[in-house]
Amino acid sequence: MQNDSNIGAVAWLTGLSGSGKSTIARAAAVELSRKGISAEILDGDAMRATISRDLGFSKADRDENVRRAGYMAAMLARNGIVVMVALISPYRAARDEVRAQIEKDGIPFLEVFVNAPLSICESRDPKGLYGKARRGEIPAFTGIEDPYEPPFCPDVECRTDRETIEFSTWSVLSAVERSRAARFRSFIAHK
Ligand code: ADX
Repeated sequence: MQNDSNIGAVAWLTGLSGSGKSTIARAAAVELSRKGISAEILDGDAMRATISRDLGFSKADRDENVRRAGYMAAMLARNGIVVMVALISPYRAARDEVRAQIEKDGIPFLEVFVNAPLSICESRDPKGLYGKARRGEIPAFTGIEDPYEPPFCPDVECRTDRETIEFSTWSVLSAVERSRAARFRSFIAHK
């Protein structure tokens, strides 16, 4: 029996390393759980430590990582879970492919551009990786030697250099709520 608290959705957070994807994903998942809505996080670092351990950072491997996350996100969302995906997912075509796949299943999908200028992400450098990349110790680091293709028309944009984490989280959650409510209305209308 479908009710408005078990409508799944996928919020796909894309952006540079250090832009704030994981922070927003975690804060949003906590808030959803507090409201009694099941939420899960699919995070790049966690995926790469487990089901994407075999993948590197070539274009083909990054696209494969995105496909795997998309497959799992769809599976979870079909079962009423709101999935926060936090992956750099640098290539537009791979993100568009995942969106098409998930929307085909009737699952609300929101592309969230977690946007901060490279210089800011680099100054935050939470994992010390930009420093290493600049010293040539990490090849093909996104934003340094490897491309990042920003979304043309994201559903939500979080300017994390100008807004608080609370505001970014609120923007994502309100978009998620609107899309879940629309899905619920269409479910009722077609019953
Ligand atoms: S994605 O490109 O395939 O979407 P993903 O989000 O899973 O990337 O992983 C990014 C994380 O891997 C970064 O936050 C960083 O910790 C680590 N990493 C290691 N090497 C690289 C690299 N060359 N480019 C980007 N991130 C890297």
